[in-house]
Amino acid sequence: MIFTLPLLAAWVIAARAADQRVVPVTFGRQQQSSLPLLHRRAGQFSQELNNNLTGGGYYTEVSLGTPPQNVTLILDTGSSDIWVLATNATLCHSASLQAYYGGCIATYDPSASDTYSLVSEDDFNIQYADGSGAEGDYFKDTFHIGGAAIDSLQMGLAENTTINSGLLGIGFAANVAANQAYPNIIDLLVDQNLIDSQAYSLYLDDLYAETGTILFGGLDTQKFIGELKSVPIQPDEEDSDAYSSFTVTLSSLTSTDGNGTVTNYTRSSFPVILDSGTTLTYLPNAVTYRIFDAIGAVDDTSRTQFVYVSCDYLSQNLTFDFQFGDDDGPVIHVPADEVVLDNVKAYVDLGLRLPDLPFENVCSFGMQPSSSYYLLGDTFLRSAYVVYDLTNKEIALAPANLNSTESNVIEITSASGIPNVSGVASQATVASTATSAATASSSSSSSQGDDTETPTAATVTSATSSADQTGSAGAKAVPVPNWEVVVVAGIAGLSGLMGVGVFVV
Ligand SMILES: *[C@@H]1O[C@H](CO)[C@@H](O)[C@H](O)[C@H]1NC(C)=O
Ligand SMILES: *[C@@H]1O[C@H](CO)[C@@H](O)[C@H](O)[C@H]1NC(C)=O
Ligand SMILES: *[C@@H]1O[C@H](CO)[C@@H](O)[C@H](O)[C@H]1NC(C)=O
Ligand SMILES: *[C@@H]1O[C@H](CO)[C@@H](O)[C@H](O)[C@H]1NC(C)=O
Ligand SMILES: *[C@@H]1O[C@H](CO)[C@@H](O)[C@H](O)[C@H]1NC(C)=O
Ligand SMILES: *[C@@H]1O[C@H](CO)[C@@H](O)[C@H](O)[C@H]1NC(C)=O
Ligand SMILES: *[C@@H]1O[C@H](CO)[C@@H](O)[C@H](O)[C@H]1NC(C)=O
Ligand SMILES: *[C@@H]1O[C@H](CO)[C@@H](O)[C@H](O)[C@H]1NC(C)=O
Ligand SMILES: CC(=O)N[C@H]1CO[C@H](CO)[C@@H](O)[C@@H]1O
Repeated sequence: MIFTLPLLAAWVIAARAADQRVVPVTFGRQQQSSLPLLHRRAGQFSQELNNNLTGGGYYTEVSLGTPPQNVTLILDTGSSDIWVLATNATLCHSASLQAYYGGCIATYDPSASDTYSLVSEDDFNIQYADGSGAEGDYFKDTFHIGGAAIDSLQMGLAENTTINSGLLGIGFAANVAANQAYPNIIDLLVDQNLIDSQAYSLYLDDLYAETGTILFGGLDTQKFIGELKSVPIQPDEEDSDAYSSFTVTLSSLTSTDGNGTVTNYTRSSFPVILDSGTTLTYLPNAVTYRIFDAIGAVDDTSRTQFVYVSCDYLSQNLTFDFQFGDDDGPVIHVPADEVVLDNVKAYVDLGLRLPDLPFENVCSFGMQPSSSYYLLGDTFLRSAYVVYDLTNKEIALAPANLNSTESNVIEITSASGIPNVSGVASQATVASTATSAATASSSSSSSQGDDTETPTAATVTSATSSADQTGSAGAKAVPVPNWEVVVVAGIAGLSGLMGVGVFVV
């Protein structure tokens, strides 16, 4: 599905529970250290702007082949293929293409893997809704993720691409780009008995956190607040049993201000797709225009792809409340500071010209109008804990317990489906915030964990201590899974990988 161009690699923590069939993978979001080359990219302006709205995409480090080659992939619930950049991809050998699309982030060399096998030549061709794409061969090789090794996984090998990083698509296998459907990673995790059910949980954590976690085959009750509530995934057509996207019903979208005043922006329910590969949230025109009216936002998407809003909302007690399913369905509260993004000034410095606006301190807004399909991207997903059950065609949501450093992992079985469990009673406070303050990559120069400059040992150490704390905090409160935790910090720039730190806890 739609996704925006990535620029930078990130933090990765991979962990593996020995006693449960769950495969946990922690991935990270890289704050950008340099703005994209938008002055040379008038035609691609929108993609690059979106990219910086959240400081980059969500990446995870995996490896493939024998011996394993490390690659960094963008996590995408909106698509279903895994593909990697070939070492000889045209983009990776052309300075002019790289000036346009960015340097290759991590590549795979099939000739250096003993377990590589070709599936079909020139058969891989994927195009995303934002106009980007990749093409090449389909091949099979061993794929390592979160401590699990998947044999003979079919993947795309991009030889000709406009995207400078591979993708980890984890949607329904029915949605693969190939003419001939093939078992994708979610199928093989089950077929090879690594997890019991085609299910996983996604915890992105908030805008100010560096890492999130995906847990294949399990869920973590320390990472959400209150009851986890399920809604059915909608089939492709009514009464069909074909499923190719994570579409659920959004029944109401309201906001609640500091005085408790509720404003309702929806008049009827509509389908939305949960898509981690999309940075913003796209809603029906009428709904977004009601919101823009209420908050005084100015839609300039036709010119610059931005919706402008006053930065004053960053400090206001305002939430956007998304309800799914029926009256008792899950409600996710998205605070204003997760959808009001302070990213406009940097673009103004680069020559972005603002229209006349009724406010001085200009931010952008992370929800935009769409007249085709509606996507809940990262500006929504960061506030939610989401469990995707592809076997039982259900998605469960609960408010995310942000900055949680504790863990209590429960396996999801195909028989039970998503268990009816409760998370923590309320949002984790000071103690865990203090811990993650050390790992936060806020752009404040006082932050020890500031990774926006150069990759330093301090950056890596702070992430390591966070992972360590997960274990020790867990020792008191929950049974400790026997996890090996690996922390990898990869920091890449426009011209490729600049530094990698590896620490094993
Ligand atoms: C790949 O990453 C692992 C840690 O995840 C590290 O131990 C290994 O040395 C890396 N391999 C290469 C070739 O960089
Ligand atoms: C890359 O290598 C493969 C296999 O050796 C070859 O088929 C393909 O044409 C090469 N692509 C480019 C762009 O050189
Ligand atoms: C593949 O290469 C051709 C030129 O050789 C180019 O026109 C086309 O856009 C490329 N496709 C992708 C997906 O990169
Ligand atoms: C709350 O109500 C007061 C008094 O009506 C008003 O001045 C203030 O702007 C309101 N605050 C918000 C956040 O709407
Ligand atoms: C924010 O508003 C909610 C109700 O909308 C209220 O419960 C909470 O105490 C407020 N917080 C602050 C810091 O004003
Ligand atoms: C908002 O409007 C929708 C559609 O009319 C309705 O279903 C929903 O209950 C309303 N939400 C609230 C919180 O009143
Ligand atoms: C889940 O458990 C809660 C609390 O035990 C209960 O109120 C609720 O009805 C249960 N939901 C389902 C779908 O069984
Ligand atoms: C989570 O931690 C970050 C970094 O310390 C902080 O900015 C943010 O406010 C915290 N979020 C919550 C909900 O405590
Ligand atoms: C939201 C976000 O991360 N914005 C960043 C965009 O890039 C500039 C320049 O590096 C940063 O200062 C912003 O923090």
